[in-house]
Amino acid sequence: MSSLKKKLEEKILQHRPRTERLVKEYGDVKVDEVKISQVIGGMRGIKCLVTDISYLDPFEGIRFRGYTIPEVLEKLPKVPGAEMPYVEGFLYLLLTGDIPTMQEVEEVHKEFNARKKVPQYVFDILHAMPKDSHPMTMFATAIMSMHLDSVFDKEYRKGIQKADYWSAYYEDAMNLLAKIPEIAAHIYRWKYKDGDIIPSDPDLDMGGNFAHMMGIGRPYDDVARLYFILHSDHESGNVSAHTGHLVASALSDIYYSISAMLNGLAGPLHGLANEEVLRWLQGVMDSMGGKIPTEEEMKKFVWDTLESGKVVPGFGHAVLRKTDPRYMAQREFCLKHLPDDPIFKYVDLLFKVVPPILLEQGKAKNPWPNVDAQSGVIQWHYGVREYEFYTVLFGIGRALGVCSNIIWARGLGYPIERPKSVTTDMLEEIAFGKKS
Ligand code: AMX
Repeated sequence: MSSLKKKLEEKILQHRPRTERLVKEYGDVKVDEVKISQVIGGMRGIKCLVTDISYLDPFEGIRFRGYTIPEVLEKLPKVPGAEMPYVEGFLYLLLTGDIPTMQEVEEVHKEFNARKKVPQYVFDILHAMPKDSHPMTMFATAIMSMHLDSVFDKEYRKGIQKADYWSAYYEDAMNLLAKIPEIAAHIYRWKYKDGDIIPSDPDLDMGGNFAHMMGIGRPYDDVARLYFILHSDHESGNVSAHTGHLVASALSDIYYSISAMLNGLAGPLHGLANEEVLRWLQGVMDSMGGKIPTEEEMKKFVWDTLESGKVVPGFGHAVLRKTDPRYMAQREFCLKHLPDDPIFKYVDLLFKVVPPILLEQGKAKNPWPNVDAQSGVIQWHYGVREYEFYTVLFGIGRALGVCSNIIWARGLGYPIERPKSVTTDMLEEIAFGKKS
């Protein structure tokens, strides 16, 4: 057993009595009240999920295992010669709650190397798809196809004990995470670079190897590391995290669950917003003939978007009530590495112009930018201009967090999810006593 898996086992065994005690001795204690507006309104704010891997405070933003983004970037072991930490070390933190040593990071790297060969059938399936399929469709299909190799599926059929489910999910998760960067880079090169595939380099870390397989030089390796870390987890209620968790609660294996997670991420109100931002900006640039718009011109574009009934992509959030720290981390990267990039200037202008307009319009509860407002700019700058691909990058990162959550959910024996629905008649009865 790897030292990461051993440590995880210790942590899960230590944690189990806490969960069991809460359910057995305090199961009737109320956590929350549920209002009709929440029942109809997308379950917004209802406290009915539990995760210790990340927590989203509306005003502070995300903490991973108790650490803010700047703390994570500062404390985790860094790749030699790079600004950003190892993604492998970040995964160790998500899984165990501990900051790993360099040796522990190297062990994860070795474990990934031993698991990273992508079966040929995955590439055959991708090559059989229409080349103009959306890259998210390709990504989700490729991942789902690997159900064929699921360790959990085979162990379950043999009669594995419930207490050991997490171990088989761990095997599947590590097998999948080791392969995901190559699958994503393959989709990119197959679809957009005439199938000129660059083989994986076993000496490189996850972020470095991804940049290498994409065919993009430094500092794109750091961009990849930063992206995968920032997009990994945002507690459990967002569509992708929740979908992954829900599907796995039926004991569907990691491949089914992460594929489902990607399908949720592919919606324009969620992960696809990074594609939408660039599409929207392209529209602005085209109509300006490439010239940077003035503040007044930009305001007009924003109002036109709102008045046509569309949302301004990259702004607003269901939980956050301030600027997303994931946006700020990317903005800092831009200020350092691409301050004069024209698209960065557009986005910075939007940062100034959009919030007051959304406030004036008075609908959005959060007028501030989210992670997706900034992420496409960096990709565009380093040559990834096929903005349909941006959500795939989000998906690689999100898989780290969702796999970690699924392993823990099985470790703590969380049951199949099954909330209760009511009818409109019932709500009317509760609200004002109407008899149907
Ligand atoms: N532009 C225009 N209108 C917006 C808006 C925006 N950026 N954000 C919210 N609104 C509108 C909503 O559409 C809603 O209008 P309605 O009453 O006519 O339906 C109203 O303001 C109230 O919405 P809310 O409670 O503030 O937001 P929400 O929790 O329902 O939705 C979100 C959150 C992110 C879907 C929404 O802010 C949005 O559509 N933003 C733009 C798309 C985007 O950037 N998505 C990515 C979010 C981050 C992520 O998941 N990756």
